[in-house]
Amino acid sequence: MIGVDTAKIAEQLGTAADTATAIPQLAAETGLDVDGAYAVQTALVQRRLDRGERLVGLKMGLTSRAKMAQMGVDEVIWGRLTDVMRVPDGGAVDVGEFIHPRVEPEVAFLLDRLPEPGEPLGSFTDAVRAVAPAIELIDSRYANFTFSLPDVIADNTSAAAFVVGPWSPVPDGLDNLGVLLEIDGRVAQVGSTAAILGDPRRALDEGIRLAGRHGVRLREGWLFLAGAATAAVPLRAGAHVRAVVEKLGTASLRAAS
Ligand code: OOG
Ligand code: MG
Repeated sequence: MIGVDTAKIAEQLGTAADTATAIPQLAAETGLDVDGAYAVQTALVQRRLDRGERLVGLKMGLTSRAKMAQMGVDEVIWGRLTDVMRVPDGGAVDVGEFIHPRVEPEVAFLLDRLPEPGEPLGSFTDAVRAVAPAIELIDSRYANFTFSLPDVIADNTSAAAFVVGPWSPVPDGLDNLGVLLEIDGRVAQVGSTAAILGDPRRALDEGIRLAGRHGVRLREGWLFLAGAATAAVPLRAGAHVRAVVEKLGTASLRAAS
């Protein structure tokens, strides 16, 4: 890790996102490790904050086997969400602003007050005010959407945009709700919230623990994406995407053509 230029790597990833131009993977060549990669992610997101974006939450990645298998990386990761990444429910994105966008169905939490660091989490319903179906649009800045673990962490876990559907009070069970991803009215992926670490509530424990290692505390009012329940699907111009989560309803997104 000695001699890794965090600022330079963050700049390369930031420019790749800003110009929708893929870059080669960086970690192997630069010797970037996981801790170094989170430092790059911090610098990369700071670049967004410096131009006026606001941090609005955290996202988990690779919390399901389907995603781990699809991406060939088998560790849970986390990234940051900003206000500019949020697309209103039913809203449109321009695929030209992304390199090779993919969509995946998720579950979102609206965070309540969390305990001080080191204190136990208490009940899930104390920590989470509401839950919602969501769609995450991921867009790796690396060519061919391929990366190593430090690469994807440095790239803010491919975060690009997200949609949150209507909020509901926390239902009794969150651990086995059916999940569908529909593209143009056809089912593209089928899954269950059980795919998310056995229970998406566990994703919050992991998020608190893993982000805490890097000095990041989750805040009241933040959004939390628990991770995709199924593999991600390429987003084509003109497509209409719906994520349906049993008991929670639907989030939707259009890709302007
Ligand atoms: C990394 C991000 C994974 C999820 O929900 O598992 C992720 C990627 O697949 O590019 O957001
Ligand atoms: Mg995701």
